Amino acid sequence: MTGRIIKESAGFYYVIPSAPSFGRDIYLCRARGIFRKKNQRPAVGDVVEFSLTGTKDVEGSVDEIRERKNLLFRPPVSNVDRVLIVFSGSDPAPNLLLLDRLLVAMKMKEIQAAICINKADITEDPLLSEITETYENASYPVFITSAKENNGRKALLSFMKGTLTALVGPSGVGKSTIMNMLTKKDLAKTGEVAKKTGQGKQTTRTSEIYVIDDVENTYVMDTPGFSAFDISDLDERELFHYFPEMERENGKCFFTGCVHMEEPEEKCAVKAARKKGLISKSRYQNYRTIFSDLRSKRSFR
Ligand SMILES: Nc1nc2c(ncn2[C@@H]2O[C@H](COP(=O)(O)OP(=O)(O)O)[C@@H](O)[C@H]2O)c(=O)[nH]1
Ligand SMILES: [Mg+2]
Ligand SMILES: [Zn+2]
Repeated sequence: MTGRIIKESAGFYYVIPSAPSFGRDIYLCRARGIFRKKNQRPAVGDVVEFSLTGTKDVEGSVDEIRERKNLLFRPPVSNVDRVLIVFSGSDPAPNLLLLDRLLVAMKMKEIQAAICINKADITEDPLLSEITETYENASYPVFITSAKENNGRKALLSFMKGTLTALVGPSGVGKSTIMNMLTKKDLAKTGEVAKKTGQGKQTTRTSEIYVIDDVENTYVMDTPGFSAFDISDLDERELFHYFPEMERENGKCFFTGCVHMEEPEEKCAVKAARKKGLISKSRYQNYRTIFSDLRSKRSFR
């Protein structure tokens, strides 16, 4: 049978069958010994062939792993189709430099990203419309949610439909609350729950995929805390290709190889577009910051 690993715990793999299977949702499986010999290890997210062995404490074995589309995070998760980058409009205030770095990282991995600004209920509107305008102009879908008030589920699901989507973002922005809203279950520990038990902030430690029951083939996962993505391999001269609204100006500058930094304004199409408001101030400023970071890192190599 074909299935998908949605959880791993102590060497057991929880596999859900791709086709409906006698009303059974999950099979508890072990990996075949052959994987260890090949120095392979099944990961959460893997699409696998599995068979029923029917021994006492385990129901099946994972026999084969289908080719992975990608492998992300630690502990690793495979076959992530989309990433929803979550920030809150306030408490904590959004860090747009971090957001822009994450967007570059997602483009490097060729993963489709969308932005979710949560806590709309406690956020002033000028900020919400400004962020929406900036990032829609950069060709990213933007969703405004208030997970606490159960607002925004439908729009998010239209983006996530038929995919495995990972939630990424700093802690405290409402990822666990969004997970609960999406799955309609009370599965993820939220900051508030942790406060009540007096144990301080709980963070998700294992990777687990959840099925969204009312939308076909749709899966979601929370990522452990905030997962930074390394972009330091990127040559800063290539960076503008990872800003879609700057990439639009590609080839229009006077100098070939223009990096849109210290080149004179009248000879740089990106700077001209910036001046016309086609590229937002904060995006261009963050481009400059990331450019300089990448350049100084590279000079140490
Ligand atoms: N006002 C408001 N608070 C929220 C919203 N979503 C989550 N919170 C609160 O923000 C805190 C952190 O939420 P949590 O889901 O644990 O964030 P995570 O660390 O990203 O998983 C909790 O106290 C939540 O109740 C929202 O839409 N509006
Ligand atoms: Mg959380
Ligand atoms: Zn230029």
